[in-house]
Amino acid sequence: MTTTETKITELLGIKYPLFQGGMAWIAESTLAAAVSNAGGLGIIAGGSAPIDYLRDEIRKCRELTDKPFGMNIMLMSPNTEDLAQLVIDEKVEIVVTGAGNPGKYIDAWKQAGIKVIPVVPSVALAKRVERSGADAVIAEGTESGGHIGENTTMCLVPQVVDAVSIPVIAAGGIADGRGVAASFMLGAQGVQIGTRFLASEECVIHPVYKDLVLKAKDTDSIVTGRSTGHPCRNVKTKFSKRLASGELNGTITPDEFEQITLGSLRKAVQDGNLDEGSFLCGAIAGMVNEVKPCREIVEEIMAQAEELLSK
Ligand code: TUI
Repeated sequence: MTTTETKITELLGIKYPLFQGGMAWIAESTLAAAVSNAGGLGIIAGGSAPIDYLRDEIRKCRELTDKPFGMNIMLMSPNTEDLAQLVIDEKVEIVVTGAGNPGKYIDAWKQAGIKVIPVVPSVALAKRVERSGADAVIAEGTESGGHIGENTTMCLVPQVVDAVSIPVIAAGGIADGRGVAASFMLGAQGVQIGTRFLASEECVIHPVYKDLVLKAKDTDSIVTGRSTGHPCRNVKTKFSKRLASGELNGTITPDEFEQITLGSLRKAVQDGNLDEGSFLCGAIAGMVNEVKPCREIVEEIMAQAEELLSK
């Protein structure tokens, strides 16, 4: 038994309690299978992608790995109902949810034998999803990339750990073994990591995106979308800085913000469009400096965590 074998590795039948974040437009079958093959939990992002595409991605992932993998369901997506059914039809073993309360779907997923792990930004939602039957929760701090809550990983994780009996996975600001060890000290039994995998060989984002992450310094992430109630952490670019300042000084209204950012994730991921793309990343991007295969990333992180935790 190693120090990082936990209730999460046992629950899911995986080697390491390390989830790859379900990054919309980014986390597809190649990345998810690579992380699962490395012993972590690969996760395909549902985002707001078409159902037929996602069905193919699930099937492709099954071809690429015989290990467990999951599907992330972004609950603000117009496709949520269909995707909630797709994971049942395709017998996906693990569902991670984000951007809302998955309560109304949990019974059906549990009846289908699916393990349900919601992302929560607060103690209140952690308690609510535990009552609804969630198997574990991901307590995600505001250091994360993409759509974020207000509390930090350091403050949120121990409070969620104290509030629920199900296992807690820490997310937000973790990119190496020190982050994993620190999360364990806070009471987490696993971690979810997104930004580090943007700089993996198997991640299929545009080279401009990878380069932005590799070159980012500690101060190079910025939150946009506060005016709309959907704050999102991005790489600082001229575009994201203009959005954030426009929201703040009122020259961009919430409606205009929605218009300007419509399709901006796709423009970043597929086109590397610096003028109109939203390059989502976590606040830890400054620590990500090298592209490596997922297997090396996972093994390095877990070896460092093991070493620190065994001291
Ligand atoms: O969902 C994420 N990160 C994301 S989703 C995304 S795509 C997107 N598209 C359009 C608008 C916004 C985003 C990019 N990044 N992370 C998980 C997460 N979930 N972060 C915060 C939450 C969350 C927030 C509120 C979860 C539950 C929640 O519940 C509110 C309620 O109903 O109680």
